[in-house]
Amino acid sequence: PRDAEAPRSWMPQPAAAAPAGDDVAAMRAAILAKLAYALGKTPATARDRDWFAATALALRDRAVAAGAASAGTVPHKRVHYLSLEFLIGRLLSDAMGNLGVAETVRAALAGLDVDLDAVAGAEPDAALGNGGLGRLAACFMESMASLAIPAYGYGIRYDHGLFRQVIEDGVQREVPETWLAEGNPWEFERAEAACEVGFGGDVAMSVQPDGTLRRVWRPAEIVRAVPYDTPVIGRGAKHVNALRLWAARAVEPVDLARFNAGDHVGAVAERARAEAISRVLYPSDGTPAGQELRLRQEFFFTSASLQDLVRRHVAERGDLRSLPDHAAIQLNDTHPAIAVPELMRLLVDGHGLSWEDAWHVTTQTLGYTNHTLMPEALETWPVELMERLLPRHMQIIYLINWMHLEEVSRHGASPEQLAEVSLIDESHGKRVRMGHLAFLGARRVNGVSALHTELMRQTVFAPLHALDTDKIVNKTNGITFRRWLHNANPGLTRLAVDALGAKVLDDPRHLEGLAALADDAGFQERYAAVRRERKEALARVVEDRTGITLDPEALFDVQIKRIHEYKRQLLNILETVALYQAIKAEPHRDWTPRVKLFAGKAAPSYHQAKLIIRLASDVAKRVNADPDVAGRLTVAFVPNYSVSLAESIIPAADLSEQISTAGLEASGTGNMKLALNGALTVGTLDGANIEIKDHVGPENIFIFGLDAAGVQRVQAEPGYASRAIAASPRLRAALDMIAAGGFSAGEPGRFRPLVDELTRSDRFLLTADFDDYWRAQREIDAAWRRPRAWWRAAILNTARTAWFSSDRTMREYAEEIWRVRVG
Ligand code: GL9
Repeated sequence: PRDAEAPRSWMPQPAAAAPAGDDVAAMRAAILAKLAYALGKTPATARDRDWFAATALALRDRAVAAGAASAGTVPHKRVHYLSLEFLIGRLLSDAMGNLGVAETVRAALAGLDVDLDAVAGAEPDAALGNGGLGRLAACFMESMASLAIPAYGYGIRYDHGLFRQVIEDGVQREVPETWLAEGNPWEFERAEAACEVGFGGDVAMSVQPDGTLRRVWRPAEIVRAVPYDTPVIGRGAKHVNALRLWAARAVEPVDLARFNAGDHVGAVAERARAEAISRVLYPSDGTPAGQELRLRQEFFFTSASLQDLVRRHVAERGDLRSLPDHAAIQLNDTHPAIAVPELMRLLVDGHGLSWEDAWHVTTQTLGYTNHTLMPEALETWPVELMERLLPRHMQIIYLINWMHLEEVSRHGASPEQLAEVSLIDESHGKRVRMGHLAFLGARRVNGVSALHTELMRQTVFAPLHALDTDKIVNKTNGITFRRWLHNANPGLTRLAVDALGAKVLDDPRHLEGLAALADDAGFQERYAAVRRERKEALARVVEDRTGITLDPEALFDVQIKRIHEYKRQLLNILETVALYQAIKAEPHRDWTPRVKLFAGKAAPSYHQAKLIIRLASDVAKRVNADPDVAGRLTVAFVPNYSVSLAESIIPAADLSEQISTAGLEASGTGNMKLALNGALTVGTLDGANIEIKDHVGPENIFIFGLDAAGVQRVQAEPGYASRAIAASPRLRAALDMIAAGGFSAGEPGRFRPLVDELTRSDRFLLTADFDDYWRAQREIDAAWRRPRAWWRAAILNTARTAWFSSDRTMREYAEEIWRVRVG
């Protein structure tokens, strides 16, 4: 069954003037031609999904035409963004918006009695990512195209993206996702640009004609990498880039000898093994998958991408020594860190560069972005596995390490210091530290918020940072406003355009002009009306998915993100339980009506996270059925969170929960989307929340809890959890109710692992922050009762978050990391 997010109406175009009749007729003819000749359907037999494919094909033609204009000339320098994840979501509204044809398409379809919203709703989400890291890559691709930065995105074309989440009796079940089941109209297969990627085997020596020795990797296994290109259209279609995703194919699709001998399954075993590489996205989040197939995926797409760009450079420029002048390669986390030895191998073994020249080229071309400091999330690979799968790369890593340690020793480092900066961690078996490898191979290493970058310097990368203090720089994340404001919230966009002019669509800094209207009663009313309309639409979606009825009058309080202990959904649930108890104790008080919405997926093997989902669902069940709290408190866990669901929740949110343990959320990007759309944040001083506070002003955000330094202090005090619980009767009562089976009748032990973790160790300091969180929430209740002040703060959030545009982020990368011209 298809997801049923209600697609919104698209009306973000500047003047939203009625499209010219000729344009509409031409668009209608183009769509009808695709329907007939590409799909073999007639209007009478076409389903929404067919209309979607026909429309997408017609728009792809326009993207190609727009791209052809710039395709003739070789750009001076290109960016290559290597990412194991691109969480792109649906592309239709993106394409229509940036081609400037949204109203034309709507009218063209309407003339055929076809509803654009239904057609848009038939597009599957391309969920080739887990969460923030993958969505960031997608926002960056859109911004680079809009800024006319010549760029390729490189990744994997997974047959199956992130699993579909089904909730049965509160339990998450994972169902395979099938976005390609009916084909993908946006992409072009480029079989002619395929290349080969090796695995295993050994390393031989060969004597060159000039008498020098060269090492040659002789892989035992070869896999073909076939690229599929999706055009990435920039705003106004002035520039088009490509997202190039690799599919794995067997070199020999079938072993005919085995087939003829009757072994029909064995005949395709090699093929199955090769194609497994691009079969599924790993659903892990923040914990390395640690498996051979994952390493195969990483090397597969990294090698194919580097071969592709090296080949292009040689064709265009000849000499690889000039690669840094014409190419920047960004490593999105350590997943493509194997690029360091692979680029060295291509340059030295493949093209005969000296080690010194190759190292110069590599370290002037690569950049590395770190996205987390959580120890369990830092990638390391066993040396034994690397030697077996990538023997030549392991030699190169040893050589890089040897030269690196030689250099460090010359400065008089102790053995302990050498162990810390070594590429090989020998503390529990020998493992290659991929973060260290990426650090050494890159010219610039960046964090994703000011706090995170500072913590990189002070903690995980401190010993390496000391060796080169200019290397680590900050690049605070951003989001593309085309998707997260213009397309997701056309009503608010219209309001901004009416107030400030169409220039706000080109440069979000003009949104600052809304600050002058923050106290204007008429403007506040229109702003609130837009929110109200989105809340009604969201209520329909939630009712549809969960059967739970939401009152659009209530404060919509949302926590939407991956389920992870450090993100502390459990803190929010505990506060919900405490509020439930408080309302029951004083039913006649004038409580502020609240709707608590949760959505997010848990990694399939992450038991605590799955238990948190179950608790949220069980709390929802009891609270929603209790007449004593009816109309005051409603709780819902909305299943199958996705980019599309985010697009319907974010414009409807009044309150944004950003409550991670300080120091642990590297940046967050949902926090930016919600603030831009005018939700007020309740949050800790973590990640980009700090910068959001600096921009919107401390009076327009609700900050609570320990800061990163406080967290470190408290963590050093043994037994803090039991003391904090003893000191908070409210927290104790909430925990007792959960532990006594208050939400799991007949099975009081159901949530035992969650309660035990809190009472025994409480790694994420929920107990330490609970009382202050409760205080902030009651302050929020009071603020909601002063609508003029509330809407003023909401408008100021929209007005003052322009800095979080990924256009700004991409300009900064372009200038300081890539040294590439914008526009
Ligand atoms: C993450 C961080 O946890 C987020 O705080 C950050 O905003 C994003 C983008 O920089 O990167 N790092 C990480 O591993 N994930 C992030 O979201 N996880 C997933 O994407 C699932």
